Amino acid sequence: MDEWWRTAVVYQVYPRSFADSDGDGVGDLRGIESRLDHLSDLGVDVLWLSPVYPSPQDDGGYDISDYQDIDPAFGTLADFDRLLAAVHARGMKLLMDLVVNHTSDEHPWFQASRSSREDPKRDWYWWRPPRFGMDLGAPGAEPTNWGSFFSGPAWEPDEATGEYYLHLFSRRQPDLNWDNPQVRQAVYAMMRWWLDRGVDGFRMDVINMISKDPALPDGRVTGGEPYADGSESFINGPRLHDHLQEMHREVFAGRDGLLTVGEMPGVTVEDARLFTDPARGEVDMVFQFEHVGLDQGATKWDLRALDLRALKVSLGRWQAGLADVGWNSLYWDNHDQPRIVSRWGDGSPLAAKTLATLLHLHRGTPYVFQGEELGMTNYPWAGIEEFRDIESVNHFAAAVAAGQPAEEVLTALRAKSRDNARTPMQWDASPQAGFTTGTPWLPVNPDHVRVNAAAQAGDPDSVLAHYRRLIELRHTVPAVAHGDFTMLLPEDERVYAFTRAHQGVELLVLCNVSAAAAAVDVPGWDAAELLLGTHGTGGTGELAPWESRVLRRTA
Ligand code: ISL
Repeated sequence: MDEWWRTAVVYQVYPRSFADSDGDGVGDLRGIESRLDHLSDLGVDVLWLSPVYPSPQDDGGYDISDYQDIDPAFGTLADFDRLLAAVHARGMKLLMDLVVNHTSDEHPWFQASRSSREDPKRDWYWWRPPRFGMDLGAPGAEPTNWGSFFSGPAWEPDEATGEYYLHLFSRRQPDLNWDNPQVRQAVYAMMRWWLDRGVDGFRMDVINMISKDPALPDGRVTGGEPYADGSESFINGPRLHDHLQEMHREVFAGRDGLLTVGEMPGVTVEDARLFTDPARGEVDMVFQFEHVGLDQGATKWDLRALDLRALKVSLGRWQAGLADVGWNSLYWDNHDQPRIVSRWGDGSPLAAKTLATLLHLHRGTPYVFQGEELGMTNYPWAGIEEFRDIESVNHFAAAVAAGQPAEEVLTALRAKSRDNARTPMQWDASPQAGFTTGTPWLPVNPDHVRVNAAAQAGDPDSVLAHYRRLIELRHTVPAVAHGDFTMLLPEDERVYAFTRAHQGVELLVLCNVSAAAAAVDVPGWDAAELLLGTHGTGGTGELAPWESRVLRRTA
């Protein structure tokens, strides 16, 4: 089997915020095409595009109204074909975002489905009458007590036909009914259409939520929350493996050189082994969420400091769990996460480099989110009116309505809002950071005068140069891609250390994830070669604040 992605690095572009070619303040496909040299210079193998399909943009394009076209804000299918050809001409591949747990409420499938209870597409979505004989819209009449991920109930009443439809995300993102075989065939046909056009695979949005327990039982009510957590009924649901295997047979079988990655909130390492076991024919790798949940309490808004030892336990378990069967994806940032250098670093270029070293020396396929390679930071949000993300805006309204002080809610949004990832890419020090000549749809981070691609391009000490070297190591040092992983110093609260071993070559990775100097004692490495280091210092001894080293020795 061609598992080329074992040595690959993926770069994620969030099209709204990457590069704007026409001055309307929104990024577009021609903008991306004009910046492809940045990706080739970095050395990445794959470009993953967040959704570019026609969409009312209720959830940043994750609400799709036509799966087989391009949103006019981003360009045309002809622009897409040009971009794809330009990506391929540089020897890179292109992944599309596949969002098929739900559609937009403006998708023709849903328009038909909601038109009458007898419509042939009625069963393509989850429609249910009000319960207990109550009136549509009456408090508690929802078919289950589930909350949506974006605040409020997961059911929306629809006056026209007197029933509710299910939406795990916004009310404008109705969930598709994957138990209906016509839904599955329509999705597979659409996927084949993109593959025939030349794309190289898919990142599959919340793909472990497509199978629901058809009994739709109530969820457990957790303290203080108005709606219950229904996830037991839709995370890794009863027919998920069947659906993924069917999709594999119907869409991917007989095609080579592809990559599939399933986004799977709530997935365990045991599940992930099954999903990514090549013999089962499901997906190549999954995005898991355990590590990005370590700095929260009951919800992402409940802020907690990261305990480095817990990060070691978590990532270490995933490394061990997928060592023989399956494969890991590795990520810090994406369009849903705050910026890693602000989150677990101190915002400095040094912290950005060391956090990058830590992640990129693990075994798995690393994903770099636009701007991460520059050390882009969280935005200094002044007030709620600056946020655009539906999750943030809805959470603020709901939390304040429930009596939480606005300033406290803002503190959580500043730390965790998805908009932190979505501010414009910082190309240069000019007023709109080279992103647009117009007014950007989200403000540019004022730190772009320091943190930008142009300033770093020729600087061998830059965060960008460090990422380039990390990517090169993965391509040229087989132990980085293939080596066995062993965690060291599990109790150390500041130093994250591990080895990788492959065919007589051993690597030692030492990362000081703290602002204080830290002593390390790992015997036998003093004569080892320094492959990459933030300070140019070799050996083990003392690490400066935020210092990291990668050492190599041969048995
Ligand atoms: O962002 C989150 C953390 O609060 C998650 O709940 C997130 O919504 C979840 O990881 C699923 O994400 C994906 O599907 C969503 C979309 O909003 C996200 O942007 C996408 O990555 C619905 O399509």
